[in-house]
Amino acid sequence: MGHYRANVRDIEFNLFEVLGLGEVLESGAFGDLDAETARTMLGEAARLAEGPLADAFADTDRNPPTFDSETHSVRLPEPFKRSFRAWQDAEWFRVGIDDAVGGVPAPSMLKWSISEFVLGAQPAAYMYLTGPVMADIVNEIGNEEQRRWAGKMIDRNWGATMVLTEPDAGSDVGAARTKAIQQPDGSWHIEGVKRFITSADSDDLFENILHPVLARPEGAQPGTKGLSLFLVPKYLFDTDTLEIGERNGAFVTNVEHKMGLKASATCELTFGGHGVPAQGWLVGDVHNGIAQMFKVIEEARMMVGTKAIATLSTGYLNALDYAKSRVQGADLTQLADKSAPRVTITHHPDVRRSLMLQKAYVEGLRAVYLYTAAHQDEVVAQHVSGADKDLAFRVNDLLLPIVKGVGSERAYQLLTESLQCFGGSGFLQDYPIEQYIRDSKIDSLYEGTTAIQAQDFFFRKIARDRGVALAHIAGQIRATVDADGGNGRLKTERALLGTALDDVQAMAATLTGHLIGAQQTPTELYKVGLGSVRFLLAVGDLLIGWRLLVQAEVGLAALDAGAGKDTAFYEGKIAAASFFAKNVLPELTAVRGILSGLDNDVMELDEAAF
Ligand code: ST9
Ligand code: FAD
Repeated sequence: MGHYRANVRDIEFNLFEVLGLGEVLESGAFGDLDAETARTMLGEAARLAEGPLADAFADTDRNPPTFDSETHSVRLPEPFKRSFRAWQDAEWFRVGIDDAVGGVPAPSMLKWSISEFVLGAQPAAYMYLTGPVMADIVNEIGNEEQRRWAGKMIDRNWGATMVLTEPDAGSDVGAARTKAIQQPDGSWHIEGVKRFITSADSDDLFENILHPVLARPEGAQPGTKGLSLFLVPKYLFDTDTLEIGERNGAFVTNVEHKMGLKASATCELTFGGHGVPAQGWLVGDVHNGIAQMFKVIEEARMMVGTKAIATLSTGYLNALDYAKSRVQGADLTQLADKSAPRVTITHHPDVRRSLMLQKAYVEGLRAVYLYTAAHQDEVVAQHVSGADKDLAFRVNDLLLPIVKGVGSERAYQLLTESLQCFGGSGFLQDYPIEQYIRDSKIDSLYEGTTAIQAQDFFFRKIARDRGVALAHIAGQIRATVDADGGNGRLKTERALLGTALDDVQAMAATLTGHLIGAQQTPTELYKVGLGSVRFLLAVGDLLIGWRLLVQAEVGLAALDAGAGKDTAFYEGKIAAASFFAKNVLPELTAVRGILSGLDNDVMELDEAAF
């Protein structure tokens, strides 16, 4: 068996038993797509992901892409290209994309479920294969001619990138210096150097690559609001047929050597620096670049969180397999008996603690990303939480930094637990965990670091939203706390969830107090900055604890109805919810205490004292 282990059963449980995908599909909201077809799709995609797609995972890590500076081109290893093409040929990328660009409309939660498989099996393949998503976005924000290009991108097999970062403009995108100079024919010439651009060249995977580039037109204001978005192709093309022509002046000038995710080429991309102008077209004929680019960023943040969770899932399942077969030591109760039979390490309390913590986090995080995806479709959101269109999109906005920020931080943290279960063997390249850890570290860094996610979450998604989306979610959690799901059982867990909700609401009030206080005393804002990552993680734990408890209630009902061969699955659901409520949620009371006592001592400290 290859490295990747999909968890189709848990995904089906989320979709059909918790979120009600079957009923949504029955309503005809997604045409002919029915529950049986959706289940078949999940099974087929998972099989491909575990097989040919996962094949080149370790090999490409050891033999990564190479760069030829003479030709400005990236060479990808053949085994990786075979894996990539196996996935591309199956055309799962069409799921959830507008039919106007060649997609197959489907609920967002089905699209992200299928994405979990590729993101866990071969994440770089997903990143190279984002042309269809870009086509969908250009179809939404482009002018008429650009929408026509978008309609042909999939058929012509075009790749895509997203081009924001520069050496001095990382988190601070508004510091970008890349210039845009308007040409008499209405097009633009882009000049500048962008850094860390994923898939900026990709061997022969695609006929062309479309780079959406943030650049500042001459005379535009500083900051993000002065940036415009331009479509800059690798090859110029006939704007009617899309036949490719001359090489455009966007050249890869370096490829980075990285800690992990080596299959994904991370490139320096130079515009207009090699005697050929880099011609581009203003997206949608409007200078509204940062808002337009955020359409791409939102999609990419969801992708990064799902990638992290997918990796933790396969990490946990690998650790579980190993723990079930590794024999070491005697049962703790027979500590004194040196001749006691040796047992598999799943008998040791600390290994059980570790496995259950991994299981609770990964299944809880999966539940959170799928709940988020449920709010990306009006009709599904209405079914799942009663949110109307406006509220659904606010909830999605609120939860994106949780999926991305909490997903990446917790996955990296918990993957070290997966590795620990292997003992010294986990440190070897014989098992995939060390690569998972290296490959997933990037998830807390790109697409906005965790600090940026935490600020986005508090300032934009809570304060600027005046707490509307947060209040909706808090109301849903309170309803779970107050209800009697589980027929008198899960009382302790509901009480613990209620305390966690109180703790998080108190934290939100504390930070809001500092925000209001900053109107008089600007340094009060430092306290928000000091507390915001803890707050983000605390809200993540609350949401995980909540969704696990909802799942446990579904599990109890299934057991009561006679679960047959699924008995252990549902018992595991109840155990994970109970373990998380008892072992993790109480920590939020301590975080509440820490946030209520925040002071500015570290901000006032002389740098020399660090
Ligand atoms: C990257 C790529 O890291 C990682 C790997 C990707 C792999 C895929 C590669 C292939 C790509 C192909 C793409 C295909 C499609 C996608 C496929 C999916 C994979 N929500 O607060 P302000 C807007 S890429 C919505 O004042 P500052 C809004 O318009 C690099 N919009 O910010 C706002 O105006 P208004 C990623 C938001 O102080 C305006 O921005 N880099 C949001 O000027 C200004 O807002 C980063 O992520 C939001 N949450 O700038 C940068 N927030 O207020 C991280 C802002 O009027 N840094 N807007 O509505 C940040 O996010 C900063 O906080 C900042 C600050 C830049 C926004
Ligand atoms: P910095 O912004 O310098 O951050 C350094 C540290 O300071 C971080 O801990 C950060 O959290 C903290 N910090 C910075 N500002 C603040 C603040 N205001 N408040 C609190 N803390 C702060 N970019 C693209 O445009 N396209 C891509 O395809 C792409 N792919 C990438 C692939 C890889 C492998 C990598 C490594 C990067 C990629 N990036 C891409 C760039 C990525 O988005 C940036 O690296 C990221 O946004 C962080 O910017 P930075 O590296 O300059 O770090």
